[in-house]
Amino acid sequence: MQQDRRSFIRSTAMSAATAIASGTGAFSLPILNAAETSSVEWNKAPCRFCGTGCHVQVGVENGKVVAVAGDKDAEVNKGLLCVKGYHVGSALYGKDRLTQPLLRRGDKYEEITWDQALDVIADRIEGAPERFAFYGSGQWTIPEGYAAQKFMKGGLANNHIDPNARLCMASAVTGFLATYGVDEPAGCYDDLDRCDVLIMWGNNPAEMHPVLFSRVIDRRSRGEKIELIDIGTRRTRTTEQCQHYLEMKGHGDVAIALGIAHLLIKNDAYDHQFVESFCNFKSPDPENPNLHGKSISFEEYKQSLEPYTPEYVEELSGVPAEKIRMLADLFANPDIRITSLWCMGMNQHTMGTAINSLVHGVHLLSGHFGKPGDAPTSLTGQPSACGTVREVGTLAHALPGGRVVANPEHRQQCEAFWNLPAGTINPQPGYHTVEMWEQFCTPSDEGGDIDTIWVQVTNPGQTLPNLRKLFNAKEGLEDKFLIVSDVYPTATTRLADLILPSAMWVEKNGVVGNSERRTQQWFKMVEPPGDARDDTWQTLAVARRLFDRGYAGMSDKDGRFLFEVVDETGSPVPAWQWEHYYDVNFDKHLFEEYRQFSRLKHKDLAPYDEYVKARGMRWPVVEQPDGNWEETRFRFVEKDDPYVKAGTGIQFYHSSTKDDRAQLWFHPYEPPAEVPDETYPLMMTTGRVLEHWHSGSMTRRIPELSRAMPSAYVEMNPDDARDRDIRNGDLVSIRSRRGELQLQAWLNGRGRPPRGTVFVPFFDETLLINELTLDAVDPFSKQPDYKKSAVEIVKV
Ligand SMILES: Nc1nc2c(c(=O)[nH]1)N[C@H]1C(S)=C(S)[C@@H](COP(=O)(O)OP(=O)(O)OC[C@H]3O[C@@H](n4cnc5c(=O)[nH]c(N)nc54)[C@H](O)[C@@H]3O)O[C@H]1N2
Ligand SMILES: Nc1nc2c(c(=O)[nH]1)N[C@H]1C(S)=C(S)[C@@H](COP(=O)(O)OP(=O)(O)OC[C@H]3O[C@@H](n4cnc5c(=O)[nH]c(N)nc54)[C@H](O)[C@@H]3O)O[C@H]1N2
Ligand code: SF4
Ligand SMILES: [Mo]
Repeated sequence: MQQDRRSFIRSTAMSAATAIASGTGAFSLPILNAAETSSVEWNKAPCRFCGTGCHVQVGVENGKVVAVAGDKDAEVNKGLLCVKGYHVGSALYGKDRLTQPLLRRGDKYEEITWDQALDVIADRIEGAPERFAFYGSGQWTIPEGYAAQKFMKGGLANNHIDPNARLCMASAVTGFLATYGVDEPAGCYDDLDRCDVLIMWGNNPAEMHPVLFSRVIDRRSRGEKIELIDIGTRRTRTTEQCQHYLEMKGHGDVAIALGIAHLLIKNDAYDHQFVESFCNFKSPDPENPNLHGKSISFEEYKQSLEPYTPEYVEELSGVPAEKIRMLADLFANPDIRITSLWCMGMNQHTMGTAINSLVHGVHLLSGHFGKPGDAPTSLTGQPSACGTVREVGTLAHALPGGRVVANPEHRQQCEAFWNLPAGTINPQPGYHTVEMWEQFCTPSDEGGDIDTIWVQVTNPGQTLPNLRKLFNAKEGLEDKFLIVSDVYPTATTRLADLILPSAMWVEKNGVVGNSERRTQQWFKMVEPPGDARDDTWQTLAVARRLFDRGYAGMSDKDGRFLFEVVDETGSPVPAWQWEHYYDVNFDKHLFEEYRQFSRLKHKDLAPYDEYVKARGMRWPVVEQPDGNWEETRFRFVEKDDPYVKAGTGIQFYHSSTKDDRAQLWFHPYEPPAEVPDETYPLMMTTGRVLEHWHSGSMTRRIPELSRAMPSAYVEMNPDDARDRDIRNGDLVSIRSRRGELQLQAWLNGRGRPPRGTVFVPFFDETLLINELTLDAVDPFSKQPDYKKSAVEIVKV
């Protein structure tokens, strides 16, 4: 993969050109003409890739996906797609799809049957059920995640299930819970159509949520006035479209939010009525650190903010004091609508919960909340981070529908829905992601008490932080066993003991939930290759194997199989036999069962068949007297949210203080977990590029995308490069306390890091930047900070 300097410059120039040609990153292509499409059958599906949740029309001919078009009927994207969306069909057709279960024997893999594979897994589980863990994904469909959740927490009474979304959305979740007492955003994408000011708190939607960003840019091309403000640690393609760019140091966001609050109070420009009617004040409780902190008075809140003058904030964040005043003036203006967006900059942060709460707080304090266009909106990255992780609760501490394992009442409700004997569900939260992998990579005789992990729809061997510690250390540990369900060979399958070939996207049925609480459904359209099978089926078949062996947990309290499905005549369907799996719509069965949970915390979902008709609906979806199912755009707001009491205007009905109020937080500024020093003088941030999806396992197999962005690089500031005698395209060595990697330098490239910082994307399997990243986590969300690792770079 390594290129010479000349071809590097040529290819990066080309990818920059591709990027510019695509403007905001979203575009619409003409659909094939009628003659070309006559034998093509079209059907709807959400795009496989990002949390924007665009709908595509998938064209199938002779059992193969042959075309993809934007779906004009979809409210999210109105026919537009980004470059990944247009090529999503090709993700199925890489030449090296996994098609057969493979078992490691020494250095080799042996092809085995599914029947054998199920026995291998059942043996591992039966040997030590409490040492087994499931590592899942925000790319699991809702039924996939729900099946895994029930299998673990119901069947095995084991809470060691956690998803890659721990690396992604965990701080957003704790921020929502700490503020509103319930997870998931109040606003939705309609806010982007209505806001006067859009603030991006360290995210790059031009590349990561391109269709959503184009929705905003389109407003401007229609002549609407909208002010775009980019707060970030490096110039990106988003910056190019913004009127203001506030360049900050890592963790500068915390200081900025505190600075805005300071000025709103100091200038008496906050929204008295909103605060008095709907807010309480909170701060962390050092004596008893927990998510809900301690109550403080307005006076205490005010005093705590006292030090955060614009000048002090400038010192902490690097953003000029006058820009902090500009932001505070905007929030002080009740006549404009302000939407905040954020994603990984605020979540991958050792103060992730704090900064999420502080940004909600700025909106609450200023009353920029609850009117269309006035919203603090956290974006999700994966297609079902909301649907499968947050709503289904596939986290080590959670249960479906916003319930938690630590609460006896919640466990009872769940046991009732699952018809389990009372007391089945384990009250102790399981290991979160970083802990799970640490336990797995620690030899058993040194206390590492996870010995088998089953990975589905995620690629931890590339995407976990500090890979040498959290993944590579598995190598040579003979008693540890890694099971990986994937569609391609990856950095994770490299260390797998058992590899299971999976069906992907439209090779199976699916339901997912996007950033704006929108649940979307699709049907299987083509057959998976070879012996590849649905992830849900895999979980179901292992559950059945255990049931057949008499494993008590896989029966409900009446002795019936935990995943029993009956046909119209009431007889059980042997769906665990692959040839019968599609005799019923198993997805629909799981979804309807799961739907009961959604009503426990006002996250109501409609029946499955409603989603078949729609291009997604935003929950809570509530049945109307006329039998129609109506979605909700703005939560906690009277008239729109069916659960808000008439006459209240706004009601935070899941308030953690049980008084219908949101919590407005103060958190003191703290520096990042690792800061540059003499040995490692540069701050490295990592992230993504438009063309690739995460580990690149899919997009690097799509020729158009891989040509446009062939390999990883390190973006440097030209002054830092000059100091080190480094020119564009030179091979350099980048070193942190945890690892070393050689890659090519890119100066004045697509992104421009300020002096003292560098950026490396993580899509390239041949250049694993996560061998260098830090694994420090936020104390509440347990989400790691991939955005701040101290490094040094030298020319090779
Ligand atoms: N093309 C493409 N799109 C994707 C994905 C993909 O792989 N490829 N993945 C999806 C997923 S799962 C996710 S999570 C999203 C991620 O979407 P984003 O969060 O938009 O993208 P990243 O590249 O992870 O993060 C880049 C941002 O982190 C900010 N940052 C760095 N340090 C700090 C800090 O201390 N504070 C703050 N506030 N900001 C900081 C930088 O300013 C930069 O803009 O993208 C989704 N969309
Ligand atoms: N340095 C750095 N690292 C990061 C981040 C960062 O910003 N910087 N961001 C983090 C974040 S936010 C995220 S979300 C994670 C993402 O990290 P991962 O989830 O690990 O990355 P993906 O490449 O999306 O992995 C999905 C895997 O599922 C496979 N796959 C696709 N479809 C199917 C299917 O239907 N079934 C099965 N079984 N497999 C399938 C793909 O081939 C791929 O191997 O990365 C995290 N890691
Ligand atoms: S913006 Fe996201 S959901 Fe939409 S087409 Fe692009 S990758 Fe797919
Ligand atoms: Mo993510």
